[in-house]
Amino acid sequence: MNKTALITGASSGIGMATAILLAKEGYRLILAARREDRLQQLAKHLPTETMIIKLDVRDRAAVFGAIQNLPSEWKHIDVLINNAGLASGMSTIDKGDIDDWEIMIDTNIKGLLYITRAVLPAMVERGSGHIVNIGSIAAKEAYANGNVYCSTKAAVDMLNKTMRIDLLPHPIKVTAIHPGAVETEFSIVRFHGDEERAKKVYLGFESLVGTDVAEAILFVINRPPHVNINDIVIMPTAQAVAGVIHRK
Ligand code: NDP
Ligand code: 8X3
Repeated sequence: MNKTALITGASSGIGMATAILLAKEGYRLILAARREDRLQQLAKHLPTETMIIKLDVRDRAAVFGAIQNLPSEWKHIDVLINNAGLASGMSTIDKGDIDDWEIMIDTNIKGLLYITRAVLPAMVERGSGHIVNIGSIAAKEAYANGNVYCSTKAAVDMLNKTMRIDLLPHPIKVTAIHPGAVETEFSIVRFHGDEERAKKVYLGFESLVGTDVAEAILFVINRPPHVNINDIVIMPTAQAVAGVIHRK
């Protein structure tokens, strides 16, 4: 049977691009996100078997319930792509909105942990599997007003390293992909729906698009069994580090 990948945050951006690319490569797909209508629309056009899960990764009981209740033909997950995530707000630490902080921590750290913990026992039992964690350049570098978002992604970076140690004996592969600026709905979400402000983030240079990151994901999950890619930082050519972008 073809391999099965579970992609969180498949309703938009990097997750959606990854679903499209992996479907073309023959992966069976479990697609998770809160916007179920988007997932249904996407699944209609994918040339592969798909299963949709309407899921808020912050909801611990829902995450464990969803994985436990997968039909038997979907229980064998070969690849988990921990992509669901967001930035919410962009302020100095003294002015930050605590609700924004909690949304980011609950989604980017706790949500990633819940789904990983729910999926892993079956991988451990089988002695195979691959976890791909989507971090960010914000995991590697601090930037102004990035405080809590950068911290959540630094946590993903450290979890990626630590879970790789824990899962070594089984052996389960663990990889992080850390992108720079990718034009998705990310900035619209970060600026709470302000599309004009979001557009400005990507003006005057060629940002990455979701497919660029999806191609990196496909590369890492298609390595032979003895090869694990620990970490990839993927940037627009016009971006050197977080916040340093050459705009025309
Ligand atoms: P998008 O906003 O386009 O996509 C984010 C996805 O995450 C959506 O499918 C959304 O689905 C899902 N999501 C958000 N919150 C939840 C939740 N509570 N439960 C389930 N799904 C959720 O942004 P990107 O594609 O850019 O972001 C994908 C990942 O890439 C994120 O982890 C982000 O931090 C990271 N990243 C993005 C970069 C960029 O510049 N765009 C750069 C580096 C990293 P729904 O709303 O339907 O639930
Ligand atoms: C998103 C990229 O640089 O806006 O993770 O934090 S950045």
